[in-house]
Amino acid sequence: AKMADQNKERTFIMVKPDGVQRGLVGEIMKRFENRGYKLVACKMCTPTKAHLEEHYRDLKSKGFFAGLIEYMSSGPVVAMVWEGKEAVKMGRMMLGATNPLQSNPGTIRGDFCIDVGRNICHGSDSVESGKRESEHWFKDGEIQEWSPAQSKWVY
Ligand code: RTP
Repeated sequence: AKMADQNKERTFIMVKPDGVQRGLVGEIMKRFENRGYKLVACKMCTPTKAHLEEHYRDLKSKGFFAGLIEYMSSGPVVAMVWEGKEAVKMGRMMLGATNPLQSNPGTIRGDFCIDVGRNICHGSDSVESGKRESEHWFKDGEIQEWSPAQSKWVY
């Protein structure tokens, strides 16, 4: 039971407007699939400022907050929930440091961007924020509980 629970940790990952506009949605999703994580929710939407202000509520006092909301509401994003062992910690590792100038090559940011204000993706920083963010972006029923079929539909 313990092992099964571990494998069910979830993280909220988002391709930001610049990531979508640069055609990096598939690249980012591919890395999570290849690593062994399971996609349990996915949608494209253009978030409202109010929705983003709630998502980033902990950053309200920061000088870059208004610019961040402007950037994040500028076009469609792809919101996702990925499930698997240590999904939160590994998701952050796969994204790389917040400031791309500090992100290691081999990470998503370290391979595809250079500007902290245009860092192409978001990942939850804790299991609790993963849960809060997933519930903020997805309604009940939009997150799928699923397992691969044993044989019938897959070669
Ligand atoms: P994220 O939530 O997007 O995964 O990023 P994070 O936790 O690594 O970083 P956080 O400090 O929560 O900042 C959220 C986003 O705000 C933008 N930012 N701009 N101009 C700046 O100095 C600055 N600092 C942060 C980034 O887009 C960052 O991802």
